[in-house]
Order: sequence, then C-alpha cells, then structure tokens
Amino acid sequence: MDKASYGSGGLIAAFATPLAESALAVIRCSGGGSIKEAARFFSRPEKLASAAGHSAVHGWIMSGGEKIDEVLVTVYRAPSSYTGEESLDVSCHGGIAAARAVMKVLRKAGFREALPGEFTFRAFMSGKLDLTRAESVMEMVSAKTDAGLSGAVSRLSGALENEIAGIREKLVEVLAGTEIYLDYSEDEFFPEGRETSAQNPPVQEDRLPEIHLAQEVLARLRSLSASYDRERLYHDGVLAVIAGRPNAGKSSLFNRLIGEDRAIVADVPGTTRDWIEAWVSIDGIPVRLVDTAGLAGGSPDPVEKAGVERSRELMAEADIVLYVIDGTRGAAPDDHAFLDGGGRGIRLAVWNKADAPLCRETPDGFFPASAKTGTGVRELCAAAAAALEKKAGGGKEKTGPGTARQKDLIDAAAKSLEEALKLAESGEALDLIAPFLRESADALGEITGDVSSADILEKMFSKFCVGK
Ligand SMILES: Nc1nc2c(ncn2[C@@H]2O[C@H](COP(=O)(O)OP(=O)(O)O)[C@@H](O)[C@H]2O)c(=O)[nH]1
Ligand SMILES: [Mg+2]
Repeated sequence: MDKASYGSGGLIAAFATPLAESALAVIRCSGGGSIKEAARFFSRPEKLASAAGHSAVHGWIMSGGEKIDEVLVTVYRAPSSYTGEESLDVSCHGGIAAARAVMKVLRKAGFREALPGEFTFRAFMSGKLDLTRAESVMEMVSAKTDAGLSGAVSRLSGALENEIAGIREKLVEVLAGTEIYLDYSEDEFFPEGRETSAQNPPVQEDRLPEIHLAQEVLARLRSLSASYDRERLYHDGVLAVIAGRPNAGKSSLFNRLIGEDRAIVADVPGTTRDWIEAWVSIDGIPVRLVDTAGLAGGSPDPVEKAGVERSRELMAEADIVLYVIDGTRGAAPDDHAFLDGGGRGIRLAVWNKADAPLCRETPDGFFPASAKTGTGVRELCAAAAAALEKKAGGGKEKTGPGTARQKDLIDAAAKSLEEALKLAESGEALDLIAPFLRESADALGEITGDVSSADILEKMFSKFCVGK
C-alpha cells in the first residue's frame, strides 16, 4: 500500500485521547462511508448504519462474533461534522488494552491511521475552517494558562481571519485603483464633473491613487506583527531560574511560588544539588520555574560542583533570573558581580528573609520578600510579569497572529507594501508598483489559506498531533 498522504482521502481513525489508564478513551473516525463500514463490526449494525447525525448509539464493538468492548458511538452526517465528512466518535473503555483492541477492529473495517492533523486538514479542505482557525486548534491544545488560551480562542472564533480579510480587502481596493488606472491610462482625459463608471473611470494622477489607505494598511500590519512576541509570551511561556548563594532561601521561594512543598528546604547549605523544575502561572504567563543548586564554588564534592555548573548554564539560558540574597547576611561581592554583569535574561534581586529580626535594611534596587511568610512575593511576581511584558514589547492586539507562520506572512505583506509605498513616494510608475501590492495581498491570502500550495499545507498540518 502507498504511504498515506494528506490528499489521499479514505477512512481514517485515531485516538483522540491519550493512551493511558483512564475512564474513557475516544477514537475518532472520518471519511465517506465510515458509518456503514463501522456498522459491520457493531452489535447493532442497522441501528448504527441508519442513525441520524448528532445522535449516539450504544452497543458493542464485535469481531468474529466476539464482543470486544461496550461503546457509545456518536454519529455525524456530512457536512455537519468537524471534518465536513461523515464521521464517528467511538467512546470506549479507557484502558490501554481495551482502546487498542477497538482500534484493531477499526483497522479491519478499513480505517487507516490518521496522519497528524489530518482531521483538521480535512476540515480546512472542505471549507469548515480557514488556516488561522485550523492553527488555533493546535494552539488550544498546547495552551498552558488562561491568558495563553484566550488568544487561541479568539483566533478559533475567526478574529484573525476577519482582521486579515478586512486588511486584504483594503489592499485590493488600493490595487483595484491602480489597475483601473493601468487599464485606462491610455484613454483620453475626462473633464471634471463627468459621471464615472467602469467604462468612464475617474481621472487618475500618474501615481498611487490610494496612498493613504496603503499607509493605513501598513501601520495595521506592523501593529499586528508587533503583538506577536507578547502573544508568544503568554502561549509558550518563559524559563525563570531561581539562583543565589547556598542557604539564601531559593528552595523556599520555589516552594512558595509553586504553592506546594516540593523542593527540599534545609539549614544545610548545598541541599539542592541538582535542579528541580515546575510549570507555574505568574500573572497569566506560563513559567518554567527552576530551583537551582547554590552558586558557591570551591566544594570538593563532584556532584555539588556539577550542580553549580548546571546552575550557571541555566542562568545563562534563563529569560528571567530571580536572584535570591539572604537579607540577614547581606550581599557578597559575588552577588554584586552577577547582578551587575550583562546577559540576555532579566535579573531581579530578591532581598529574602525580610521577616527575620536580623534582616538588614533592603538596599535600593532589591525586592524585599519573605519566602517563609509570603510577604512581598506578590509584588515580586508582579514585577517579574511587568518586566517580561515590557521586554516582549508590542501592544495588546486581540486579533494578532498566533503562529510563526502567520507572523512571517504578515511581515512579508508589510515588506512588499513598504516597497510599493517607497516606489510611490519616489514617483515611480504604477505598473512598477502594482506587482508589490499584489505580492502583499497574496501573502495575506496565504495566512487564511485563500492562497496556498499543497506542500505548505502538508508542512503545517504535520506539526499537529494525531487525532486533531
Ligand atoms: N526567616 C526566614 N527563613 C528563611 C526564609 N527563606 C528561607 N529560610 C530558611 O533558610 C534556610 C535555607 O533555605 P533554603 O530554601 O533551603 O535555601 P537554598 O539553599 O537557597 O535553597 C532554611 O532554614 C529556611 O527555612 C525566609 O524568608 N525567612
Ligand atoms: Mg535549595
């Protein structure tokens, strides 16, 4: 049999839930004739084969007269389904063996394993979703916080699709202006006041007629592009590393931030010899928070040495370092050396143990906090989130791009438009300008999938997970 490709059609099936011990597992099936084929392996074949769309049929998956699993099958009739095709969701028992046994029967019934994202690919091909909405389906799956989810939800509901369509329309207006001109530029001069129509176009100067509209479109594209880093911040999240000398209270701060006692806190310096990490949400930003070994060098223990080395590597990789100082002991030259040193990440200096009677006064530029009581931790989080937002730059755009593909195409559209405007401003002829405008409009069309090629689609959908 040939290797399946996105265009190859046929009956497909995939696990829509993880293969693990669970109450239920859902196997998703799609393709023309899928209901009839599945019914051949069902305890109540007629009932399933004749079931109405959006109804559920209870029964057993059967094979060779043997009961395989008791299931509930949800039936979708074309075109009222996710893919736009006839489809089924088989809800079976969630054990790994049970779900696999049902899948095996479906293979016998003629369903091949779906490629990653093939259901969504079919939804796109049948016009159920444009590309921005198709991509948002995957964004939904990988969102880690509510803030990360909200961008994906807005794209799923078509916000970016509509925004891009609106911009493209304006661009087409600009383009149309130039093409009317190009078509009629040989025509004789029409005196002012004369009624205009397609046959009688208005007089155009020998330059881009809709220059203001083009400038407006360019500004809009730039703003959408600029919102991308912020969108990624809330979707992909950041690496935050807690660092500092031994006993400063790093593990205590880690535990405080993740809200459970996970890292070992002890009076003995060097207790956290390796690193521990957890995902937390800091003001809606997904944060991969890492607690590291203390930064004291000079220990002869090779395990401790390796821990210190790894801490340094993590600090270099970090988007933000929470550098903890024991306020009862104060900052040492090493601490200042790190805090004053350059690096790619943001550095926040935490003056910890503020609750302790022996804690010294917080110097300028440090955040007073107590990992033990929680005082100041809220403010620390707010400062961290604000610094990360500032670094991501860009304004809040409810309709901005959510994937690198969308952002790159918006940039490409902006670049072509910029070129067109540059030519227009230096008084170039319209037939030189028009191709750039067309290029810009095409890039926007690619975002939604109005303009697309098979290999681009394949590359995009192959990044999806199986079952979506
Ligand atoms: N009073 C006080 N003690 C703290 C605070 N944070 C940590 N400690 C104590 O400092 C010691 C070292 O803490 P730990 O979190 O293990 O530090 P690490 O080595 O930097 O990970 C422990 O005895 C903690 O109870 C704090 O905010 N206030
Ligand atoms: Mg520790």
